[in-house]
Amino acid sequence: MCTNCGCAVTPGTLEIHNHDHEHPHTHEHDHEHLPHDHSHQILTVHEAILSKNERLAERNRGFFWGKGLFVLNVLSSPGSGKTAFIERTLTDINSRLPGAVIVGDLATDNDAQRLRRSGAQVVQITTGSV
Ligand SMILES: Nc1nc2c(ncn2[C@@H]2O[C@H](COP(=O)(O)OP(=O)(O)OP(=O)(O)O)[C@@H](O)[C@H]2O)c(=O)[nH]1
Ligand SMILES: [Mg+2]
Repeated sequence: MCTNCGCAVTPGTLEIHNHDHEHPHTHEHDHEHLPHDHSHQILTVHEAILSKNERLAERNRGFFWGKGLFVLNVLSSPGSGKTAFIERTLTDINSRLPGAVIVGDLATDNDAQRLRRSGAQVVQITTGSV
């Protein structure tokens, strides 16, 4: 694999063959090529990048299922109306269903304060970085 640009990465495998001669590339930087015997070796080098997340998510799903919780993760662009949507949803369902929110924010708890006005339980997580 080219460590500069990641070219020739095949998900799940990396095919290695070495060269002692020039051969064309479709990109501009150079590669160092070792002498080669034209033998090929297939190495498995990847696991799913998000596999740890998937394991944690599966554990959370089991926890929520066990507690009878309906849980949504609301993601969208900055300023697109996530908090407004959740505020209105909580206000509308409040008399029928108890709601709670875990709010993630880089620095402030402004959204948490807004959401608390709906009467729902709100926990703020301030992540401090991207
Ligand atoms: N016209 C209109 N404005 C909206 C709507 N939803 C949200 N807004 C406004 O858009 C602005 C951003 O809304 P937020 O709910 O704070 O958006 P957000 O996605 O939570 O923003 P961040 O937490 O900063 O990412 C606010 O001024 C809202 O009043 C909508 O459906 N229509
Ligand atoms: Mg928000």
